[in-house]
Amino acid sequence: MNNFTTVFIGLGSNLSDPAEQINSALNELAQLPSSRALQCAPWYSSKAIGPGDQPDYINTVVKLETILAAEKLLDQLQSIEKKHGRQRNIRWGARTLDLDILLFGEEVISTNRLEIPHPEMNWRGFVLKPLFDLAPTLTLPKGHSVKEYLAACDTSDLRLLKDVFIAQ
Ligand code: A4P
Ligand code: MG
Repeated sequence: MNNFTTVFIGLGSNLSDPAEQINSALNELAQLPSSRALQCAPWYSSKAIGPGDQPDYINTVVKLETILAAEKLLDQLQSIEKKHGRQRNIRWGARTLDLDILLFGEEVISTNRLEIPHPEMNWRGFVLKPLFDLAPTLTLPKGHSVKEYLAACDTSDLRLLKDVFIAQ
């Protein structure tokens, strides 16, 4: 059905049992209205990028299809984050659950609430590696492929945790 947009969502957690946070977020993403979750990338752990001494993160990426507009999807993701007790205090501080819209079809969006493609994704191994695992031939709206960005990125601290797939 071609009114669906293919979306990639980055998941990250480094507080309050990150594996459980990611697992339950996957179930919640699978229940999003007007959407279908298709696939989850393998999970990786990595050192936190951000201030202070933080626990390691678990990160993964989910591919879904939605007929929601981008800001409606953001509303849904923020309400999932809220259910997970997400506090917004310090930029890049530790968090129970972070859900970022990495890509929304081929759209380039810049509003008060949304920057898509996600502005940090091109240099983050913990985003690029699981995204590449799901979509190895993907090209970003501004021209370069995920493969090229990944090749230029330091992934030495990524550790593969597990392979999980949501039923199609
Ligand atoms: N926003 C703008 N664009 C988007 C988008 N594409 N997707 C706005 C989602 N939200 C987007 O986000 C602040 C505001 O960004 C939102 O209200 C939304 O309107 P936030 O989640 O409250 O704040 P934040 O996450 O602290 O800031 P930011 O800049 O989004 O941080 P990032 O880029 O999400 O980075 N290290 C490891 N190893 N793994 C990680 O996952 N994550 C972060 C957070 C830092 N270090 C990390 C990891
Ligand atoms: Mg965020």
